[in-house]
Amino acid sequence: ASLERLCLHESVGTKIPQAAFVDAFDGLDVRVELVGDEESYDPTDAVASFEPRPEFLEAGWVHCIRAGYDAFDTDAYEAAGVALTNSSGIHGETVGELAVGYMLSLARLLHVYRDRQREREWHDPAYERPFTLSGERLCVVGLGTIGTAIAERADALGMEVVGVRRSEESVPSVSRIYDPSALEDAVADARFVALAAPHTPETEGMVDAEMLDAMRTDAYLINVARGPLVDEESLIEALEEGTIAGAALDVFETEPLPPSSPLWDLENVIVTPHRGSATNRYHLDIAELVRENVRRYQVGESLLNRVA
Ligand code: NDP
Ligand code: 7N6
Repeated sequence: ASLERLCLHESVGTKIPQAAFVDAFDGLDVRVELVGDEESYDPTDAVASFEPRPEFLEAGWVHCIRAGYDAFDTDAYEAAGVALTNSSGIHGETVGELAVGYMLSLARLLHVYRDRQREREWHDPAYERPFTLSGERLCVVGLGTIGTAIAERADALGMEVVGVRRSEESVPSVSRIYDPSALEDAVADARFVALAAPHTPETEGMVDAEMLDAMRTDAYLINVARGPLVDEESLIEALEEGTIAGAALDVFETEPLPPSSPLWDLENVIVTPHRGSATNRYHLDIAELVRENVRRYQVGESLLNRVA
């Protein structure tokens, strides 16, 4: 059946202004409606949502406005024969720039100066602490849209980039690719390790005490992927004991990060509130992708980013 309606589930409001998102579909040849949890669906409906809902399985097609669709039960979509698509492909610039911002700050101590600025302190750090990114090695774990974008930007800053992924396919700017089974070798010489892989049974807890031990003591962990990739307790221990030098984290085991987390208080940790993709045009980037898939759906072409 062809689509008659595109439903924008109210949970999109978690990350983007609902009204602007509706407006971004101006001129689409199907009806666009903002819907709440009381809505019911049929196969002539498409739904774009931040969160999953069981009733979406009655629709014709469901779009997750995130790249990481780990909250959606892909088996249930396959069993119901309902297409599920995600938003991979649009986060290279946004999350790529965030990762570079983290690295520049960690290397040149911007976060430290900002902390001291609050005290009106003209801070004089230890001479040994600041360094340039140029010449340093970065290991990117996960080389898709985001991982590749981080690698390209790091390469442009003169860094040496290696990476980890399951397939052997080469990636521009990445000098060597390791299999996930060789993760500890891949990170051993790196000054920065950046996580950009999806949350799957295979990646869950991949950064554990052993992996942190394999990292250099002057190395920094960056996580822009998903909290559960990291065993947070082991990370806190490594940071407190100085097994690694610091971290920049956009994602956490529990979000929002609870006020009781020791991560808030560590000077060598940058905490950002899961806003890696947050810019003033995120709704436009998502709408462009959804519009293209509406077109494809109506003419019977295969959907972009189909994950179930
Ligand atoms: P992509 O699907 O484009 O890339 C994922 C990459 O991970 C692929 O290169 C894949 O390569 C690799 N991968 C998969 N399994 C493993 C593994 N076990 N070990 C190492 N690499 C692996 O996704 P995106 O780049 O768009 O996004 C990546 C993740 O980032 C998302 O799943 C999401 O969770 C998170 N994200 C976070 C955001 C934020 O706001 N902080 C914003 C957007 C996304 P291969 O198949 O060869 O292994
Ligand atoms: C913003 C979500 C993703 O997976 O978690 C991120 O894309 C960002 C809607």
